[in-house]
Amino acid sequence: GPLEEMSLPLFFGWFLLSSVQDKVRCTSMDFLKTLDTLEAFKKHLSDFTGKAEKEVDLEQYFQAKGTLHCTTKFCDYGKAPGAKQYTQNTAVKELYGSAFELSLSALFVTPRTVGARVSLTEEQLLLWPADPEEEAGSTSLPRGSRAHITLGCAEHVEPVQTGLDLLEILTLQQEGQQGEPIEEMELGSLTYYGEGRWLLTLREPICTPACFSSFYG
Ligand code: 2AM
Repeated sequence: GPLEEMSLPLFFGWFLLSSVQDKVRCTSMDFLKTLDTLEAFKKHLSDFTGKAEKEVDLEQYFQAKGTLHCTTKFCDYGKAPGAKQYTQNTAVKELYGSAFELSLSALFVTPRTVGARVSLTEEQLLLWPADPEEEAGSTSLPRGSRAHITLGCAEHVEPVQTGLDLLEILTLQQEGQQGEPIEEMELGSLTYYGEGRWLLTLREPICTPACFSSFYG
């Protein structure tokens, strides 16, 4: 019945404290604003608009999606494969409700999503489920590669896309594609990977406190 279905959450993850959420949102907005003005971005504008000369306001293009968090396990109220096993994991039980410090190492933008890459520590990897990278078809990337915070999605795009976009960029890197170095920005170095995929590797990772918990919705 519906009660049993409610017994597992929609997802587990690290939830950013509200004070730092604003800071991360501002950083991401500033990045989008700057990206929008770059000649290199304008050159590839058709990736976003489908037309060469049309303009795009990236801040309007992406819509925010609720509380900023880094999903560990998407449980879908127990319907997702491995959901029950995940909740039985010792680390998940012991660390539930604990505070962590997340390290955001890069920002990325595609025509579908904007997100932040999260670089997990060994302890944080204890809370990472068995195979979210493999589920997405990326079998050779290290565990935790998919870890990210969704900062915004284009119209009609679901947040699950953000992790897939990140894995796509990391797969290109792993295959030896250097990408096209664009410029050194205040926050770090900007690289273009084709098809509207932009990666800003942060010079200084953004460290942010976050609580490991779950969301029922
Ligand atoms: P996100 O982690 O990229 O933001 C509720 O939908 C949350 O669960 C969102 O944070 C979303 O994406 C994540 N999510 C939705 N479906 C998912 C899936 N199939 N696999 C992993 N995460 C998913």
